Formats: sequence, structure tokens, C-alpha cells
Amino acid sequence: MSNMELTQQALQTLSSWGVQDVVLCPGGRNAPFVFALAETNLFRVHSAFDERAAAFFALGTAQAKNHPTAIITTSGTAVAEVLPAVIEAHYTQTPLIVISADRPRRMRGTGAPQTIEQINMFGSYVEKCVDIEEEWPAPFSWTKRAPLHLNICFDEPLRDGNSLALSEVKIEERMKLEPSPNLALELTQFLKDKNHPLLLVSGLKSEDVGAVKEFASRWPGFIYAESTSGLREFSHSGMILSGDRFPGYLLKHKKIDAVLRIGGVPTARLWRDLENLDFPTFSISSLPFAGLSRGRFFHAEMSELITLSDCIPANAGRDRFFEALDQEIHRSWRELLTAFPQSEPALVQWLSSQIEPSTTVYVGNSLPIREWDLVAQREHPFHVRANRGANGIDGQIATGLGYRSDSEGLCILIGDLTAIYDSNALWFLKNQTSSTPVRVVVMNNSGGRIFERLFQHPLFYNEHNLHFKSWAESWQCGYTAISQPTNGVLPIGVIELIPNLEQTASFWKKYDQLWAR
Ligand SMILES: Cc1ncc(C[n+]2csc(CCOP(=O)(O)OP(=O)(O)O)c2C)c(N)n1
Repeated sequence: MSNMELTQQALQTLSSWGVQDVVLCPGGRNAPFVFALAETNLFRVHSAFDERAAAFFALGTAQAKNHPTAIITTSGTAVAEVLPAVIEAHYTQTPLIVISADRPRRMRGTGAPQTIEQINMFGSYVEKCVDIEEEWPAPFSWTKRAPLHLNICFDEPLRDGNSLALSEVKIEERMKLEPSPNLALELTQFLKDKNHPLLLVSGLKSEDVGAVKEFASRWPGFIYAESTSGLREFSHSGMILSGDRFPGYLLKHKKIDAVLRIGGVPTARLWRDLENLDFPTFSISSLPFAGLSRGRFFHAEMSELITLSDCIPANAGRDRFFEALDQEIHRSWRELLTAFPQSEPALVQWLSSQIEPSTTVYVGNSLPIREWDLVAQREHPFHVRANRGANGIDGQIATGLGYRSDSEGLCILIGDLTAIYDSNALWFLKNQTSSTPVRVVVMNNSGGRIFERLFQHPLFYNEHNLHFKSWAESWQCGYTAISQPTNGVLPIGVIELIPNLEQTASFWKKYDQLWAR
């Protein structure tokens, strides 16, 4: 069954159970539900983004109206946020239905982006957990007197488009998870016949950066380094400057013949695409998660890399024409930053040039981490942190504030929905005593704009016209609104960046055109 057919089955089943209200928390993985609910009038659809509140709203609705009510979440910590309401539903015997979207079963245990262990997550607080992939299950009983969990796996393309689906490609290697003592041998084998391998470096612990830098300095191919790696500002002639699209562009033009990933699970789009491509991939990480259900994976100490430089084949290199192209694309979009100074990327770049060197920067999930990776200045390094374990938009301010210290400034950059999600976390900023500057920067683009770029359907966005002044003041924090680059000293406390949406759209339009060659 296709994703949309599974979704239709789910909605028909809800309807047959008497569900009238559906609380929808749009994300990427549950996109089939967003599209289907936009086209049906079987239910009253309540769109929301904080799954914890949304689940309690569904609970209250079910109790008040005395009919089963559903909450639909995307994958990852979004599902976990529903637990308190499920517990309440259990003890009050309320028919709360949780529908969670999931990534395909083959990815369980891999730590791939937004892939967590969702099956039986609610334990004995639900009457049943039904795990669904490809086929709708045979009729099953449900008393409608207790919560129910339906977990539905969706593979890409999510809306049944025609991009490369797993079933269309032959994947020879499946993940081999066992740590091997033969890392050097296996890496030599892997790289032996490769002429243009790409090095992809993601999240590293501070103490591992030196060893990886040493290894990278001898790398003859292209390198794409994410900001959480601590290598993004490292000077190397193969360092990709034009952004995370360039690795995919190299792959499309057959200018790379392998990917060696070092560090945490990458944010770069290429990584997600590799899941469904039969492309030689080798990962080395100090975390025990492969991040893909295919390819070779080694769980190793980063200090081992020091001994691995000899594995790099002598004849490997990179295409000089594409090296120049990378620089040209980089130059072109930097001109766009100047042309559209009030666009979101220009404001992110400006922010990166204003904060003091050696500041710890905590970047929120969704667009902030991607925009920072793309446009932040590279003159001096920052300590960039992010929650890239499960990629949730929950708990971002609190996690960031956990990085406060007396020796370094702290700047947290998050989206507006992410800020509202964790609005109580300013508790940890109240009565701030540290002598170093702490800033919580909210990029207020009036909703979840990442979905504008992904799905172009307003039901995903949760648009609003809220601002953050009274929020900051109610927590006794300083507040400044900024809508264009300025030269003054950057204030501390809450900074609300208000990008010009038209300029942002123009920036991305022209940016997209740069790749159409
Ligand atoms: C807990 C959780 N719920 C839902 C999601 C799915 N999700 C990813 S990005 C996003 C929207 C974020 O909006 P905002 O914070 O305004 O950032 P923007 O997209 O505008 O950068 C959502 C809901 C998630 N990652 N984590």
C-alpha cells in the first residue's frame, strides 16, 4: 500500500470509531496525514505544534464530547511528548488515540534522523500498540475505554511522488553493526579503488576535534564539515563553502565515488538521501549509532583516526572544476545576502559576525541549524552545540541554557515555534548571575517555515502573528527586536529577529536558481 492509501485507511478507521476531532501536529514524517486531512471534511482538524499540549487538548475534547479523539504526531520526541496525556487517559479510561508517524522498520536502532524506538513507548498505559507498515492490519479489537497507539511507518517519497524509493534500487550492503578491531584494514579496503571520496564531518566532542582535524588535513578530496563538528572554520582547500547542497550536487554529477562520514549523524540532506541510494558509505563515530540502515559502520574512539591517515589512497583527489564551482556558488549567494539584508539568512550571518569569538552557540533544530551551517561567518570558530540525537524542537532553550558558563558567552538561536514550545525554560535565565553575556535569539518568521521549503502547504506552518516582548518581560529578561543588520553592540537577554518574508523568499528563489545548472 502506498503512504496515502495507508493514511486513507487510518482516517476511515477513525471515522468508523466515531472520531470527530483530530488534533494534528504537522511534521515531515506525518506529511501524508497533513495532505489527507487538508482534503477531507470527515473531522474537525485542530492544528498545533506542541505535542504535549495537543495531546491534553485531545484528552479534554474526548472527555467533554464523549467520543474518541485522535492526536497525530510526527516521528521522534514528538511521540514521547504525548506520554503525560496518555497516562491521564489511562487512569480516566478516556478513548485517546495516538497516531504516530514513523520511519521504516529497517531503520530502527540506527539512530537515523528522527528515528527513535516508538513501539510500546507508552507501555501499559495504552490498551494496544499496533505497528503498521505497508499493509493495513487485519481488524483488531479496541474497547474504546482506554488509550490506543497506532504507529505507522512511511518511507520516502512521503507523498508518493516519483523520486527514488528503496524498492527501486538494489542495495547490496546492509548495515553491519558489530564493532570491528579491523578498522584500519576495512577502511583501506573501502577506499582502495576510490578516486574522489567525500569526507563528511558532523557532531564531535571538543576533545575529539584535534584528532579529526589532523586526519582531515591529509584528506585529498572534498570535505563537508557541519558546524557541530568544530571543523567548519578549518581552512582546507577541499572544504566545501557553498553549503550542504554541494555534496548532493557532486554526487549527481558523479564527482564523488564514496562517502566517509566521521562524527555524529549528519544534518546534511545528502545523508538522508544516502539511505535510499546504493552508494559506498563508511561511517566512524564515537556514538554507537550508524545513522543509516545500510553501509559500513564503525563505533570507535576518534583518537584512532590519528592512525588512519595511511588508509587514504595516494591517487585520490577532487575535481578542480567543481572546486572552482563551489567557490563561485559561494560568492554568488554571498552577494544575495548583501542584496537581501533583511532576509532570514542575512540576519543569521549578521548575528554570527556580531557575537564575541569563543561564544558557545546553541542552534535550534529546523531552519536555524541549517542556516547557521550555510551562512555563519568562518573567520573564527565557535563552539556550536545542538540536539542532533533525535532532532526534536522541544526543550531547545533549556538545553541551550544548560551550556551557560562563567568563562564563555552563550547565544541560543531558535525558531519561533521552538521558542514557544519551550517558553517556560526562561526560568533558567531569570536572575542571571553569570558575568558572561547570555542571549536567546528567536528567529520569528511567524511559523514553521521549514515546511514552506519542503511541502508548500499552509496546514504545515502553524502561522501566527505573535511577538516575544511580553514573554521576555514576564520572565524579567531584557528584550530587543531587530529587523535589519545594525552596527551597535549586540544586547543581551531575548533578541527577536524579525526577517522580511519577501526578502527571504527572494533570497531562496535566487539561491535555488544557482543550483539549476
Ligand atoms: C518535538 C517535535 N515536534 C515536531 C517536530 C517537527 N518539526 C520540525 S521543524 C518544525 C517547525 C519548527 O518551527 P520553528 O521553530 O518556527 O522554526 P522554522 O521552521 O521557522 O525555522 C516542526 C514542528 C520536531 N522536530 N520535534
